[in-house]
Amino acid sequence: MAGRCFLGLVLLLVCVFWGAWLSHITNAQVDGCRRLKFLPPDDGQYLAEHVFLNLTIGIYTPCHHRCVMESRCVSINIGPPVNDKVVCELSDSDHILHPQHLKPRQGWSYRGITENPCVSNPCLNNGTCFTGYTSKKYLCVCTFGFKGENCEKATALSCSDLKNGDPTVSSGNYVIDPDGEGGLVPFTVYCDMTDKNGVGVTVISHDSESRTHVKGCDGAGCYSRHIHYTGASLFHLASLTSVSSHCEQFIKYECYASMLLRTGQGWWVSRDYSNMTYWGGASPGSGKCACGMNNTCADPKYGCNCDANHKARREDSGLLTDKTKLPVTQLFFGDNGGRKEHGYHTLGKFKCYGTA
Ligand SMILES: [Ca+2]
Ligand SMILES: [Ca+2]
Repeated sequence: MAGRCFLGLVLLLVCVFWGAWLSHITNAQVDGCRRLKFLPPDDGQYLAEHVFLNLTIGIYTPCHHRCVMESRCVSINIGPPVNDKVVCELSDSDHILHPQHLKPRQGWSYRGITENPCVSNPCLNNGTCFTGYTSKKYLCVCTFGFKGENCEKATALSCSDLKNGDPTVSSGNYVIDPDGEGGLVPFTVYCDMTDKNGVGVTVISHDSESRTHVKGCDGAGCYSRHIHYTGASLFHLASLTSVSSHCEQFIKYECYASMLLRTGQGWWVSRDYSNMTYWGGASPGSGKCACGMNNTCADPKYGCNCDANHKARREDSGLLTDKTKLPVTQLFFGDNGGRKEHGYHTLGKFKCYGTA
């Protein structure tokens, strides 16, 4: 093995010396000894459509050595000799993966390799497979956010963790694993990489984001709505909050003659199923809405605009930020049974950012 590696190194140096070495990004990621066994030449055949490098070499230079040095290469086409030179074409696929591309071509010969483990797609999560490396005879180069021999493990705890690892990463869906290896299975989230000054915001959607009418019942908590989060259990979301420095969720109630918190008409339920009797923009435990924190409510006797119970359109809204209680799992409202009484609730996506 050491001898073959040494031979590879010599060939590499020779190549560099000749100026024929064309670097490719994968060569930077894939190093170490590569071993390929080639089938005998298949004369009069040519593999079309997969050539990524076309070289002209001396007739005594083995084309398959060039293939070994290019990590993507798994087969070659050798052209007819012209003035002591031949064309050596390197391909990143072969006759097993694409038998339909193997075609007759006079004067050419095709050589594939005896064994190509990459045919079975061992690299998960869109990892790229390279044949001929390691004792497994293949090597996976994982896409961003994955690691492991077969790219089976998520590397990131959260979107902020991903962004810390690579500040250039763009917004999109990523797999995160907030409690690390083992425990809860990794899950897919949307990462907003521009919001909050680009810290990397993990965004979790749910089934109750649209503005929803509340109408037709009287009595504390007579209206209820369960919130179901997309692609994540409450255990997943709890572990996300513990690796994040901040979490938040926007909450709003628009009302017409419908009280919100007054006399215990309405509340939200935390992830540990406690009834929470304060609203977005107010301090936990205050029993108030945002307007109650700076005494700007519609009726100064009450801590929420809606609690004035006026025959007028009012609203109370703001961010909930207690990450030990988020996300919201249920909403309850009352006082919407009278002829004109009603309201609308709006609950934002659950967002966490920063690293704890
Ligand atoms: Ca885990
Ligand atoms: Ca009322």
